[in-house]
Amino acid sequence: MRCLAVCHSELVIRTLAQVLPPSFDVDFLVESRPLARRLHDAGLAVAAGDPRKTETYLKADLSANTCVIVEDGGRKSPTRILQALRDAGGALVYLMGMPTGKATAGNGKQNEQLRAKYPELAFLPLADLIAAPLITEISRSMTRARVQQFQRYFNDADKVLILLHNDPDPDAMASGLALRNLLRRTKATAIIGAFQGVTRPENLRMVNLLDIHVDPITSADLAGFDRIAMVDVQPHYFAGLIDKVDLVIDHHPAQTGYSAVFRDIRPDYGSTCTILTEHLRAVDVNISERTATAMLYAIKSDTLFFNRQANAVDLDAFSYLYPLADAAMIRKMEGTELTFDRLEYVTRAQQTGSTTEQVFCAFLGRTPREDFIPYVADFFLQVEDVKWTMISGIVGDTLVVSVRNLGYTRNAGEMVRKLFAEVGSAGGHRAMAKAVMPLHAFREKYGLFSDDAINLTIKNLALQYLREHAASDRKKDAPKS
Ligand SMILES: [Mn+2]
Repeated sequence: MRCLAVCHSELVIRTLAQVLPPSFDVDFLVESRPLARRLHDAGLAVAAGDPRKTETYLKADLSANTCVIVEDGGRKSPTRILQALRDAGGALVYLMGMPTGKATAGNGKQNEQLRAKYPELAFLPLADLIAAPLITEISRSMTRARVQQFQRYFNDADKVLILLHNDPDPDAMASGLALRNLLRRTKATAIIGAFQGVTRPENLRMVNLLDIHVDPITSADLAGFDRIAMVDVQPHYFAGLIDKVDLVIDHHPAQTGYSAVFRDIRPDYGSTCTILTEHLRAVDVNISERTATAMLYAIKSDTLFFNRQANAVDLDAFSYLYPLADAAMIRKMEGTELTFDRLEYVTRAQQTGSTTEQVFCAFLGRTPREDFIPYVADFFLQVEDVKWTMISGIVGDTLVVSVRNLGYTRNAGEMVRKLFAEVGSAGGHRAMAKAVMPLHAFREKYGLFSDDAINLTIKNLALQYLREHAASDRKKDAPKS
């Protein structure tokens, strides 16, 4: 393809000469003769001529198939150049330079006029061309400075604890591996630990397949460590047990009430592993296949394969890790989540549950493990015509409610906070939420004894909330009189 670049600044010319592939066969046209000579001496195909004259382009053998890039310095209007190009039969014209749109008051208007006059003209704002790599580079060097600081701070410690939340999930475990890697430590000098170990079957499968060791920790053990780091969780989670920590890396909303020497909390990230991928990249640490596999699996699972709370940074981390990871191993870890004991709770939900106004509500009674409850909530969300699921069950002496929804307007997290925060802890995201309440507190508030009554109460609360919410939505949407 032939390309004619009508330029006036040497930086732009030399950059284009470097980035356009040989298949573009680029010729430069400049107005200044001294500049043309200089570039010619440097080995570029360059001609001097007046870019505002049609004959210049006829001489340059312009055709409708020639790709023309016009550099717009922003000071003079390029109208005469564009007119001359059009008269010479140029049809593939790109205007490269100042940004289009409202940001630059003077230019926005000029570009609108150009657009109206030359609808075939394409705009290549320089700012857009350089923005992404520039920002990535600057953020990476800022991340590097930050990571090097905490690497140094951890350097002289004999024993480091990397603490995970209870019943660690893939993101927590993979973040543990990643941080150990980042601190250049081994199992012997950095323990990945949790107060309560892994229980969910798919997480146990990850533990076994990748041979991950999560050590059981008690509060008495904490004093034996020189440094404590937390990943995928913040100290408030441990309810007063730890109020001072050396490093926190997390993607949950930032909490207060604790002190940390270093913290990197980014709630807009889909997983903690996404943050750690950036850390590892910033300081050029090698990522082993095992760690990359764990991290890739973590990003996939925390974002529900980019269905929830994922953004460009998660995709970027994913594509960086993908070639380093063992994809066959990930398929093996995913396997099927269906087990006979889960199926038993699905059946129980089917028997005790019912659907009203597209809300499926069921009570599982006493369950030996909490994960049955969210599992059943996810399961029934797949059923035709179900838009919300509310599954409750009793684990120990707490009542747990898992909420899922497909709705795009209502927020599950807000709903559980509104309904249950008074009685226990409640929170979550738009599509999934959970409430955990002491059973006696729930019973005191609602005066309930039978299982049926618990299920019915939760169902009525939910329906009432959703009806009220729908009503207020309508009010908001109604035209103002
Ligand atoms: Mn996470």
